[in-house]
Amino acid sequence: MKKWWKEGVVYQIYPRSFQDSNGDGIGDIPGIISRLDEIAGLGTRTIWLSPVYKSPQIDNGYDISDYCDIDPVFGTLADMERLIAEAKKRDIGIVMDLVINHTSVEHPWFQKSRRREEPYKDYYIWQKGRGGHHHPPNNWTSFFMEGVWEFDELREEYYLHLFHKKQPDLNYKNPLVIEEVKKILRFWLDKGAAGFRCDVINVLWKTSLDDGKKSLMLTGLEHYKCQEGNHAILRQLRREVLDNYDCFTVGETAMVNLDEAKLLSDPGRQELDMVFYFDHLEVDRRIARFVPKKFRAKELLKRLTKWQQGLEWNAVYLENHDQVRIVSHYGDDRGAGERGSSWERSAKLMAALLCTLRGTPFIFQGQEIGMTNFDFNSLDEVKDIETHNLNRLMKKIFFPSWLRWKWLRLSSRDNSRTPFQWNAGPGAGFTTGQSWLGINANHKKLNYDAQRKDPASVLSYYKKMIRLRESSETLKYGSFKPLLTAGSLLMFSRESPNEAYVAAFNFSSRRKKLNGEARVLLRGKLAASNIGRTEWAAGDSLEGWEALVLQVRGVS
Ligand code: TEU
Ligand code: CA
Repeated sequence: MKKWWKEGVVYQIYPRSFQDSNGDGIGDIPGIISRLDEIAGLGTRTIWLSPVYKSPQIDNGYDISDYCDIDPVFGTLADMERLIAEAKKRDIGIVMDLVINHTSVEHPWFQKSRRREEPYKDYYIWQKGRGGHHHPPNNWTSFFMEGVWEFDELREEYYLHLFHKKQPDLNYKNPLVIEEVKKILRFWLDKGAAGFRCDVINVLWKTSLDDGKKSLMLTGLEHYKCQEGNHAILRQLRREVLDNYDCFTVGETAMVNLDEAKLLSDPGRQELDMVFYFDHLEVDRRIARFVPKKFRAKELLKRLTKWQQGLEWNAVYLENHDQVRIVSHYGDDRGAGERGSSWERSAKLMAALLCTLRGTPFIFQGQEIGMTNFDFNSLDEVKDIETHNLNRLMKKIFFPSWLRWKWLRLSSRDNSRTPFQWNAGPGAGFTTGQSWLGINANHKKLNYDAQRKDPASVLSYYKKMIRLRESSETLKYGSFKPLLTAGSLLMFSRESPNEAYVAAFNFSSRRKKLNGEARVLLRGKLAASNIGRTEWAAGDSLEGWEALVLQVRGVS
């Protein structure tokens, strides 16, 4: 079924790192407003704003102390209202980040809950320790590689936190908590929000607090991932609140498999509209995204196919604030900022991939100019709490420091969190002050200003691909069919009754000779080329990092 939120691309803003307006080194809402024309110019229809709510910022805003106010570091509620209005003028809707698995310890609910004040006493998951205070209630481990229980001296009980210890989990067995969430949803929808990206939305319901099966990643997961109670909450929020507004939801769903994702996003079940899964970004990683292994195009196509065909509608993304930069990951960032480099070609290849898959494309800030992983030299420059926790854990099991750093720099979430590179000047046009996180030295060559007027830039190519997708019903709604892989070559088609496109990608800096089958499939009219081809005369090879999109049926 057609929907407005299936039509256009969503642009994710990580406010801290987007545009600073007052020189304190931290991006803010007035900064975003000042860049709305650039955002609109890309072809953005919706902005997903990572959290700007009041927060002690222990996890960059994913630890909220007031859901209905804005953190002073980002601006005021009036600034937020202005952002919604100014975006609307440009036909852009704003999607808020809904972080409701946990709050900050500084949230008044938690402060009152610690003191057993009603009605907040059971807003969180409190438990007595085993053997008095001495042992936590169970053996679960957290997403940030710690235990999940923290002892509170005031209440003299432990509270559960699946993430950082300053992010206590809410107790969804308490109906009052769900009522609070409904109020938050209505508050933002009434202010004009276009929907919600729902943070770790599949772990809300803790069926039991029994010990979990021991696991290297997450002990206890089987007691809270995608439980029936979780589905019921989503249906309730949908029925009672979301359905009364013209909005959409995309759930971030940790550790989901396809069957679970289907249950969460099947349109008939009325839970979420789309989900973010991680499988396609872990082709070359073990233990989620932490340990490297070899990339294979074949494995990527296999995973893409599974999800593209398995779900009714996909949230298509290659980057976000928790992932590394795609050009440094599946691409090749050598020659960053330089014309004709592997960097330029592979960044454009990612644009072509993003816009030819079936689903709503999400672009993370900076992806559209091909920003790369950070260039930090040591852990001291990293701010991400997850990276530091992981480092501590690896140290405990005697990993040498060189190996720790090697793996951490491959996985650290700060890779994508460095400030947006607007220009070549000091502060990269992001700030006139001291930036909160290091700015990549490659901003001197790789920046927005260098690309904005250049028709051959990565930025211009993103715009082109976004327009191509928007102009084609087949690229938006057509079916997905895997065609073939051979070494670094990956091909699929998008088909509707009267029209078909074939997309071919060479995931290597080396020229790729096409076999007979590939040559037959690649007969058609050129629709997009990332290396400036003006026609495709059924050639016999693809250049390094080439992405070719052909219209193979329905050519008028
Ligand atoms: O992320 C949750 C999540 O499942 C992971 O991506 C997690 O950040 C980590 O990488 C697991 O290894 C969401 C937010 O996107 C993230 O920024 C927050 O830190 C987290 O929830 C807690 O709110
Ligand atoms: Ca600022």
